Amino acid sequence: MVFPSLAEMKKVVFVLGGPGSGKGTQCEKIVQNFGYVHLSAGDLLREERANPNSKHGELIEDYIRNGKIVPVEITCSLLKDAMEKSNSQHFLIDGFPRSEENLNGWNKEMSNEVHLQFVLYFDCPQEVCLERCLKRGSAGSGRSDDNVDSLKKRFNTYVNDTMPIIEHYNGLNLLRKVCANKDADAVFADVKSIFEKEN
Ligand code: UP5
Ligand code: MG
Repeated sequence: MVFPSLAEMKKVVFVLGGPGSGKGTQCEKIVQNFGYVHLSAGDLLREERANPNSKHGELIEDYIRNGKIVPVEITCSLLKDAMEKSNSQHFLIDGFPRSEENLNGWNKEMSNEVHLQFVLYFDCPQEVCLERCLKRGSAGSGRSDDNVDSLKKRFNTYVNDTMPIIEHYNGLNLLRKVCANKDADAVFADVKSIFEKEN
């Protein structure tokens, strides 16, 4: 098997942070300024759930509503397909990997073809995240998980399963932490300086 050289590899930035910390909002700004392609694992799962031909629709709905993490085989194959369909070499992968199972599944499938540049981490207090998601829900987001019950479960999963992944990348010196408890443009000013330094 011939592996691609580092220069030939696709470059990936993982974007992590709690529910409502602003991952999607900031990714849009990064796309506009730095030309990455944004792949939100949650959006890909919601699209798959809406596909009547998918055999995973019901499972995905159950996992999302209960804030549980969908098995990595499903998420990783959606991400891989989206990367293959794109001509880009630079991807923001938003909301993944969220657990050790996600990380191991990704590494097994992708680590020979993809270079992880760094992990962007949005640090935001839970009460701020909660307020943002509830506000989005009451403004008609249509998301079946923007309600207090689901949000409690999403935060639990985040603390128990995702924080250890964030710590893992911190230990590898790959974590770039941003305070997300400011208005979106102020957050982006910090994000921008990270991307300018890294690229
Ligand atoms: N907003 C954003 N930034 C703001 C700011 N600075 N000041 C004030 N308001 C701000 O923002 C959330 C809301 O806040 C918006 O209304 C925005 O305008 C406002 P957003 O940018 O959407 O935040 P984000 O972090 O993307 O929040 P999201 O709810 O998407 O995060 P989650 O991580 O909870 O959701 P995701 O879609 O990634 O996952 C949903 C579910 O899918 C998971 O719970 C899980 O069940 C499943 N999933 C998996 O199983 N595996 C995966 O790999 C991914 C998802
Ligand atoms: Mg999002």
